[in-house]
Amino acid sequence: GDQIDETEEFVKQHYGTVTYLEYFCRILPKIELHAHLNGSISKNSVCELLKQKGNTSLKMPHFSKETFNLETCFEMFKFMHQLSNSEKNLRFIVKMVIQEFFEDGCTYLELRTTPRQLNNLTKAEYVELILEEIKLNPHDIFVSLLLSLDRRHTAEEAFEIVDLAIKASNRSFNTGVVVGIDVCGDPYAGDFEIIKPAILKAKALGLQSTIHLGEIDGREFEINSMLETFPNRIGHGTFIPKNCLSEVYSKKIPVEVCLTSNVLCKTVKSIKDHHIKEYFFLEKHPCTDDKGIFFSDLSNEYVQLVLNFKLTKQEVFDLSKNAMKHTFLDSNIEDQLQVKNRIFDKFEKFRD
Ligand code: 6MZ
Repeated sequence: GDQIDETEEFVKQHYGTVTYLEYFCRILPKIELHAHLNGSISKNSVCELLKQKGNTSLKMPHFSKETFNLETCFEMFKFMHQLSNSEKNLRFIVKMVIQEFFEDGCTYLELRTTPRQLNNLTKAEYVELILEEIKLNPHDIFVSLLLSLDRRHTAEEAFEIVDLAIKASNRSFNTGVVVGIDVCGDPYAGDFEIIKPAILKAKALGLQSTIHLGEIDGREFEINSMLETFPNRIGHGTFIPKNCLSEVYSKKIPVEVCLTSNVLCKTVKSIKDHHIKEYFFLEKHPCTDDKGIFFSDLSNEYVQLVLNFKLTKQEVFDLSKNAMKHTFLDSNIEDQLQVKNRIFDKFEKFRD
């Protein structure tokens, strides 16, 4: 119809072909600020891990686009967690996820994960292992870590993770460093009030925070409570009531926008209907969320933005570069400032 002709015309005029648009979005320096480790395991890695396990009883659940939703999404995490349940596999997963983001043209990756106790591994060792793999990363991509609190955590578990985050936030960038915390997990489960004190502690001790906020409808009380902890960024922000939205606006809290994730989880009807268009004046940044579950990498998120909202090359570049303002890298820490400068250089070089 007209819409398709219009998009085609736009792509032709600004990019020549869709193939060139895809190429442009791949080579564009990009910043990923919302990627869950165990949701980012690629299909290739899943196959490799299943092969190694040689365990035929474990199969990747399959859902069609139609039957997929937020609940089936959490079935997938259960499966992914069965794959990442050993030190060896966990190392492999971190290595591959970093490599894949690098190959997709990502310059800076702020990876997040929920520390889990595994058979022979404490939560502290889980974090240590991931930081070690980040340190060993041979690719030209900067990686730092956020530790996630799950909405289902007890207060004790939440405090434990906050303490781990604080401890690992004093490391130099080169050795792998934790730069903040995240609150995630099944939005239908858990109780934010229980983990809130741990978040307040993290904030009081100078950690930055991002919170999955308003991923589902009808959570005004919870959103108000979340905003009381002064999140530095917001994940999704799909259903923010009007009066809360004005606070988000006035504090200029950036939103990590996960287009493909929201559409597949059915919290948003289509990319064209996505709240990103209403948040036009809000600070926002496209992210993948779980590239292994939604089969969409960061460059594809940009392609989708262009196809649905007609962004020119300059607009795409500006949007990508703007994310520099929203990383949890701290300019007051010398080596983190240096990383920021080197990311900045990549954008400058691309512009030329
Ligand atoms: C809420 C999500 C999520 O931490 O084991 N996670 N939480 N909403 C989402 N939207 C789709 N996507 C991922 O990675 C997997 C965990 O990330 C959270 C879930 O708690 C999931 O178990 P890690 O590395």
